[in-house]
Amino acid sequence: MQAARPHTRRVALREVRCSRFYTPHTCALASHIALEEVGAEYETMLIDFRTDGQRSPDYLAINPKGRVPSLVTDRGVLTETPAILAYIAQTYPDAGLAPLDAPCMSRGGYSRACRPRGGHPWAGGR
Ligand SMILES: N[C@@H](CCC(=O)N[C@@H](CS)C(=O)NCC(=O)O)C(=O)O
Repeated sequence: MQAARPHTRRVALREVRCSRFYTPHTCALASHIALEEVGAEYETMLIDFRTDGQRSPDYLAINPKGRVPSLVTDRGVLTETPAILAYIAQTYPDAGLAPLDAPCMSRGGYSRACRPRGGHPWAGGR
């Protein structure tokens, strides 16, 4: 992927690995903070808006909406910040980022939160 520069942070507390696509000074910061907060092991890929990296074919294959953030996990790709934050909170329950028994934390809750602004978050917005 031409527009993306990978760099890896190794702060692993768990086995979970994921890739996060981001652009500085955007809403992708929230996902970044959450990943750091829980001590996740993840790889970041910079999407450069100056070169329209969000509309490159490689990135559109990950997120057809052409927006950041996206989080690639071993369970699928998440493309909406609320879904990404909920996923992180659920994957790292010991971090206590969110009340996990709240209805909005269910998978159906992700869909309701995300559908008005796009498609289903677990299917790259499709
Ligand atoms: N509903 C998405 C919004 C994502 C979004 O709009 N991201 C902006 C940056 S904050 C973006 O990627 N814009 C790219 C563009 O407009 O071409 C979410 O909550 O994650």
